[in-house]
Amino acid sequence: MTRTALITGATSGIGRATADAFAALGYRLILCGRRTDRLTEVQTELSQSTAVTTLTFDVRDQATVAGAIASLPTEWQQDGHPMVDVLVNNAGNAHGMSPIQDGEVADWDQMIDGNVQGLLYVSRAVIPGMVARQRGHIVNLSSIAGKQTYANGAVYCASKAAVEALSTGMRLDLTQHGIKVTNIAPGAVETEFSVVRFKGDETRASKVYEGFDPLTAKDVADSILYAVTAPANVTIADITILAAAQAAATTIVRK
Ligand code: 8X3
Repeated sequence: MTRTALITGATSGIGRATADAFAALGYRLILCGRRTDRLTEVQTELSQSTAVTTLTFDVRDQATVAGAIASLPTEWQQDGHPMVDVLVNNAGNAHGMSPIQDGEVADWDQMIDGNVQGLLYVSRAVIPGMVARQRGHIVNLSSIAGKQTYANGAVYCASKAAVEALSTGMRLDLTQHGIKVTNIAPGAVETEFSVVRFKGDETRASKVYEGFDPLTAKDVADSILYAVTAPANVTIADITILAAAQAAATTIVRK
């Protein structure tokens, strides 16, 4: 039976690598992102191996999220619900890094609205269909930052701690409906993450990954695949994945 995965933040980084991994497994893909041109590029590429549709929205805008998911073509819906076997809540970012007393409120809003509210808005639009079908799998992208708070990162860490709590809460509510929930907590992954966090300062961003081999987006996608392809009687509840040189959120052995 063909399965369908909906991936947010699918045009780059972990989201893109996850799209590649699911395409290789023969999943149909609903790719979501903010940039239609980049979504179309990924769609063109992956359409060679599987059926792909795209939805353009910013996860922070609840009405747009709900409207876009409700607008899926009929072959991607069942009984008025989006037909999604696997939801990968990947969209999210860090914005700024500074002591709490200097934090930019606009940065805080971006992180709380995107990483927490956005994840909720997408989940709210997708989960009722999973409940109706009594099966599904939700993969939430948290972070080592959700388990270990570090200096100058209070709000980002808080947003990821919220994701951890939501993964646990979703599992409590949804296990009885045959829905698995996996929380993925990566450490340092070399993607656009740090460039966004440091607002385009590529030099500062590259220093984050200096002197060691960070995780790649594919490494994280592989861990998502591991959870999703586990046997029916197994839930992989939580995966913390670190670069071999990383011992904790702020402890990295650099050469
Ligand atoms: C990204 C990992 O350690 O930069 O979530 O917070 S970290």
